[in-house]
Amino acid sequence: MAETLKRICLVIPCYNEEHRLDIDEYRKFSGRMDFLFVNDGSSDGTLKLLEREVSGFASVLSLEKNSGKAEAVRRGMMHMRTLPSYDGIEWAGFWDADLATPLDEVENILKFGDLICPDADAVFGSRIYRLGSEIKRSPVRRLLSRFFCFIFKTLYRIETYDSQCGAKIFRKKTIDDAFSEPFISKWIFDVEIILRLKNSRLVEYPVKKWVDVKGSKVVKFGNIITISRDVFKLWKKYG
Ligand SMILES: Nc1nc2c(ncn2[C@@H]2O[C@H](COP(=O)(O)OP(=O)(O)O)[C@@H](O)[C@H]2O)c(=O)[nH]1
Ligand SMILES: [Mg+2]
Repeated sequence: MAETLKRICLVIPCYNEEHRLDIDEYRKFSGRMDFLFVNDGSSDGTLKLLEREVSGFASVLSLEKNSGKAEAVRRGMMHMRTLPSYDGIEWAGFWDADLATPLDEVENILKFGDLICPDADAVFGSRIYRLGSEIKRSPVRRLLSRFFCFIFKTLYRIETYDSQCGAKIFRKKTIDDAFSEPFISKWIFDVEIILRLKNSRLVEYPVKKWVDVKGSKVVKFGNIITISRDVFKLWKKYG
C-alpha cells in the first residue's frame, strides 16, 4: 500500500450526483490518494453534500454554471496545481463519480504504469471483456463503443480499444498539453486528449472491474447526435 501513498490526485467531476456519491468509499481510500471533487453547477444537493461530507478529507471546487464533464475535468486539472499536495504527487487523473471503476483499481493502474510501461505518459482504463474480469456494460453501450472506436481508427488513426472509460491518469508533465486549452468536443473529449497527446506515450490498462451504475446521463439519443457532430469537429481540427 505504502508505495501508492498520495502519489496521485484524482479529479472527480460531479453533476447532480447527490444520490450516487458513495462518500464512505472515497473516505476509505483518502489516505492513499488525494481527491478533488468538482461540482459542475449541479442543481441538486451535490454541493451541500460535498461541503458537508468531504471537505475534511478532500478538496472541493465548485463551478457556478453547468459546463459538462469535459470542462469540469479540465478546470479540475488546472485547479489541482494550486493545491498544497500538488508538489508531492507524480500522477493526476480523472475518475467518474459513480465509481463504475472501483477505487481499488487506482493502485492497479499505477502499478501497470510503473511495472509494465514505466515510460508511459498516461494510462487509460479500458473495458476489455476477458476471463477473470468483471465488466458489466449494456449491449447498447458496448455496440456504440465498438462503432465509435472504428470511426476514430478510420478518421484519426487512433488505435484505442476503449476511448471513453472514465478512469484515466496522467503524468504531471503531460497535464498542460492535455488540459490547458478548452476542449472543442463535448462528449468525446477523451479522444481529443489522445489527439492532443500524439507525441506522448499513451497506454491502455484493462480494468479488472467496471460496472454500469444506474443514473447515467450520457447515453441518450440526443447525445449521439452531438457526439457525431463532435467527431466531425475533431476531424476538421486535428484530422
Ligand atoms: N452527464 C453529465 N455528466 C457530468 C457533467 N458534468 C460532470 N459530469 C460527470 O461525468 C461523469 C460521468 O457521468 P455518467 O452520467 O456516469 O456517464 P456514463 O456512465 O459515462 O454514461 C460523472 O462523474 C458525472 O457526474 C454533465 O454536465 N453531464
Ligand atoms: Mg457512469
